Amino acid sequence: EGDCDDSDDAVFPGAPEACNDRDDDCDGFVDDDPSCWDCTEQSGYLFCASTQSWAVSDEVCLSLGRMLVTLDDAQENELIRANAAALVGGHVWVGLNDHETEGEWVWADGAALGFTAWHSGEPNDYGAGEDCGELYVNYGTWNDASCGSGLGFVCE
Ligand code: MMA
Ligand code: CA
Repeated sequence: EGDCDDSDDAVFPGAPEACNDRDDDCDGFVDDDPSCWDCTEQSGYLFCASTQSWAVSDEVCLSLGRMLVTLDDAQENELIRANAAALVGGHVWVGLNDHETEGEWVWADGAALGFTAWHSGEPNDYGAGEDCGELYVNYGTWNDASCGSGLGFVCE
């Protein structure tokens, strides 16, 4: 009664969310606990080492009440780069995407880019199939990549 799965005693509002591909706490989100995605909180951001597509990364950040990070300036870019290098250990998805209009890059909430840090020669839409942006944790520059690639990600 009053929960989202009467057939399972472990599923009810307020239940602990286990990492089991189910909505244990009945809040409409599956596995919405940072631990399910190997996320570490640092400086107010979540650095998540679980490798996922851009779309899943975007959904996970939203399910945690956050969004894929927007890089507003060189200082924030460097903070995210350094922490991602230490906590994720590889390139990470950030909010960059041109899903709506090819070549028109925006952040996860649709906001236009202000500050930019594209790697030399990027974005190049390599193979006409790169609509999502990654942050190179070694250089601190951005590359457009194939959205289905599995990368760690950063939520803010
Ligand atoms: C890869 C891929 C692209 C990137 C180029 C740069 C071959 O494709 O990461 O997104 O633009 O490398 O050489
Ligand atoms: Ca590219």
